[in-house]
Amino acid sequence: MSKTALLVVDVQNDFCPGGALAVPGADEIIAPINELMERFDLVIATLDFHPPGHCSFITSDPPGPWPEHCVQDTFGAELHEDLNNEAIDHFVCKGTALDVDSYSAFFDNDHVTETGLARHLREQGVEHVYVVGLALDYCVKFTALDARAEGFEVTVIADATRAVNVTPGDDERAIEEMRAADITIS
Ligand code: VGL
Ligand code: ZN
Repeated sequence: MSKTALLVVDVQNDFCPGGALAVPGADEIIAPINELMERFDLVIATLDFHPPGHCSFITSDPPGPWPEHCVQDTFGAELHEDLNNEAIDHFVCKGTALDVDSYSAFFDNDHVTETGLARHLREQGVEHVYVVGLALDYCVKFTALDARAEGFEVTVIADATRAVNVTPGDDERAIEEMRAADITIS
């Protein structure tokens, strides 16, 4: 019997209201995600988990695109306290290398280094992956695209995501890009 997995992407303090890289409405998805968690065989949470001085930070040289966020072993990198931690079976940390960022929970952005998530899902007998969390137009999108490219059936539950929308409409474009890659948006 194939199993279903819920991938909960980066529901961390720095992406929530008051955080360093707050995603508008991020706190609104926590209760829905907690409800969803009950319905899956496997719940996997990802953490954006950067070393100090990470290349994606605007303070690094050359400057990256983002304010300092999700620095390892800081409050900002912790999962939001309202998320039901006990329902999580497995954790994946990403963006842990100093010199390359990682929007996807499967690969670094250079598409070379793997996190081991694809292997873990296969070992668990997962064929269909459901993706929720933050941010729709970055880590959710790249995680969903890589999951599909790895051969999994992929559904993104849009109500349980929120977008950064650095440029207005990034959310809509992300959804179109995922649909074009044979990902179901529900
Ligand atoms: C993310 C920007 C930088 C995300 C992570 O989780 O979507 N976005 N690091
Ligand atoms: Zn990051």
